[in-house]
Amino acid sequence: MTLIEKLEAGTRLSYEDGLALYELDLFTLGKYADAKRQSLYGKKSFFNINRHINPTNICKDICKFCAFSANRKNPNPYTMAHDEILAILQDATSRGIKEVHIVSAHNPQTGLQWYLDIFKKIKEQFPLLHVKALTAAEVNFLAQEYHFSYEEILKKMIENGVDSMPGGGAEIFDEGVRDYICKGKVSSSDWLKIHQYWHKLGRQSNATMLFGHIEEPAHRIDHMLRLRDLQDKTGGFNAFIPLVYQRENNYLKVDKFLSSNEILKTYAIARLMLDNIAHIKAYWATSTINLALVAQEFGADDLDGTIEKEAIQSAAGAKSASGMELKDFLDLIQTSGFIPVERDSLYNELRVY
Ligand code: V47
Repeated sequence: MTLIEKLEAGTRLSYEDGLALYELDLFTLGKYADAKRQSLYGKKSFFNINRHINPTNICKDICKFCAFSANRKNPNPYTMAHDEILAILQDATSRGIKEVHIVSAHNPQTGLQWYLDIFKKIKEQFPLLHVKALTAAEVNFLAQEYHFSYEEILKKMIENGVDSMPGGGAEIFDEGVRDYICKGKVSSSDWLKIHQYWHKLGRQSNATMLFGHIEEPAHRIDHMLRLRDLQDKTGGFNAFIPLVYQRENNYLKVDKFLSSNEILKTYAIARLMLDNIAHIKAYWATSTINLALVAQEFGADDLDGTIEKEAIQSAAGAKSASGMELKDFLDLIQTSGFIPVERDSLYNELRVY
């Protein structure tokens, strides 16, 4: 069967097929990715009304791509008080925010309880707010630092009110690239193991991929296939999120720019390779909102959300520090020809606009 015959028939694609997809022209690729997207969701584009909080930037690890953690290039260490976080959420929930997304650094100074207590306080004060928190990299840090197994940390998260896990820390699974860009961080197999345990506990999560730095297309396909294999076993991933590398204020020097063509191809290829992950998210904070809107035509069906405040990608140059007004978000989706659908964190539809 040729690649085009496989695409026409919807046959599961192999590693070699994935590489060959990058050789297709963008519009051929887009035609098949869009057909798949439309067969699943028509013209609906999902988003949620969420608030990102990054409670500390003090980090034990040194990832070359990271501009968020306090280091020589960003010597402004901070750790938020729990009351400060609760006050932000008091305000945010009064304006209709339904999810808090909590991702931060691997801070060895706070103790494990600082991480867990904030979840408990949030759930007690805002029982209806969905808490999406702790990447597998943070879980790995907490397990190692405080001598618990992954299962023990994950159970503590659940006991204290975490509902789902974000997809961060996946970066690129290829061990050679990973060693260069974030040596010492959670290994690829442990990242996958942590999500596997989380799914076994009946919980859902997302998966990211950081691209546009030193990796090659082959590494991206390998990354997608490792996720597809786990998803075959657990079914616990909701969304795949390709994160476009932001290059400012960090230690990872990259000479070549990723073209918009390559970014759109990557969304499209993700839609075609990941036949078992329901949603492909064009996270506008890293792709820019303009390209995220175009990505709706190339397989992406989710644009994340209003965010409100964002410190990780904006530290590295993204224009996402203040999130986006809901009205503007809706206008942009509608005027680009799509139907905005507010979803909850687990993709139940809340409102079709
Ligand atoms: O894993 C760090 C990335 C991630 C840079 O699950 C960078 O819905 C680009 O987890 N350029 C954390 N990216 C963010 C994250 C996330 C974001 C949006 C949605 C979801 C979700 C999860 O931020 C890290 C890392 O890959 N990151 N530095 C950078 N310079």
